[in-house]
Amino acid sequence: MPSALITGVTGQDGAYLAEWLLEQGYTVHGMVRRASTENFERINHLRDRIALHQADLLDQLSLVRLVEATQPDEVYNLAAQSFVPTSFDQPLLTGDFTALGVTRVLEAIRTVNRKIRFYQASSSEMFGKVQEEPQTEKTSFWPRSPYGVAKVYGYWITVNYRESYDIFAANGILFNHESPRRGKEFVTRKITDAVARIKLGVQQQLRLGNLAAKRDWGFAGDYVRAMWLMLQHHEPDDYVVATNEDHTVQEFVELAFEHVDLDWQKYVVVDPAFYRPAEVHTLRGDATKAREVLGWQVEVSFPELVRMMVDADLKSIERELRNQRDA
Ligand code: NAP
Ligand code: F7E
Repeated sequence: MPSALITGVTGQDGAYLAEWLLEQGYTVHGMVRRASTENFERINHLRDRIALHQADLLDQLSLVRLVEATQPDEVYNLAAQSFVPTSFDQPLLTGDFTALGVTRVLEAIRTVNRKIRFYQASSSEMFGKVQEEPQTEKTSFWPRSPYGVAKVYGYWITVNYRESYDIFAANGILFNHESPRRGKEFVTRKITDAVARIKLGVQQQLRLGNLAAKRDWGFAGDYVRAMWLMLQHHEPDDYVVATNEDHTVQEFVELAFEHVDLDWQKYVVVDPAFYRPAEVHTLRGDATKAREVLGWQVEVSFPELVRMMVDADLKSIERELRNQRDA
């Protein structure tokens, strides 16, 4: 039975990846950081099938001990401070988690067993002020936030450990991917949660920032398959994972409100408080290499994704309201 260790298992991608690896017959270990109350909502349904271990990206020894104790065949480094606006407010912490954290995980692998295969969650935010359209593995980086800068470091240290120590280390350069498990501060889930609440009469308004920003949005469930495929290939490499379609935030808003028969213009207010010091205006990725080399494909389309997220939020808020009534 192959075994895998996932850092960031409590996050959106961690939950989908754990499900996928269990389906493939893996023993799954998840790294969690200590908190005063557990935040395992996304993995509660997997609790009896995965092993959770406490460690932290900031603590080198905890990572070495974790890799030693679990002896995984594969490590997926998904843990990071992943919210772009927070990276402007907490740039040093973001650098410590999202940049140096990668080196700490790689050092743990180098110390314990160099045969372990390593996946690094790199990001389209590294392209930032895009230098060409669409972006490929060869497009140069121009990050526009402390988060993007930290991810560029994580990308290059992964390449460096591959070249220096012959570690099987791969970067997935993933474009935005969403799901009903997406954190509610990211724009897609913020929109679908608000649409559901407005439809059910418990919210009146949705305040958003830049409606003109364009993103290449895919479904997280499709993207974790690409991570796994990268570590099954016979040689380590770096891959763009994207849909090659871009849509504005406004298009997302329009589709989400349309799905529940509401006119978005009656509810959406543009609030400059959500503008960023430097914006990434547009992103669109070309995943030809992942398709041709790994056989990876997108299964969920953009309109399907929007509808899936609105429907899931309608259900969960209905449940929340029922529970409040019954309490
Ligand atoms: P997410 O939902 O924000 O999850 C982040 C995970 O990292 C959580 O499990 C979090 O734990 C953990 N974490 C944060 N700091 C930690 C620390 N110091 N020690 C241990 N764990 C820590 O992110 P996601 O959307 O699943 O994304 C997964 C990865 O892919 C991230 O690295 C992200 O930057 C990258 N990425 C995401 C996208 C996207 O569109 N989703 C695109 C490209 C790249 P807690 O639950 O305790 O907070
Ligand atoms: O913003 C605009 C905002 O926060 C998308 C992370 O997973 O993907 C994610 O980063 C766009 C931006 O995601 C609001 O200005 C408008 O242009 O959903 P987001 P992100 O910054 O693209 C990449 C690939 C990652 O790697 C990151 O970890 O939407 N926008 N109004 C807004 N954004 C937010 N959050 N809130 C608004 O009200």
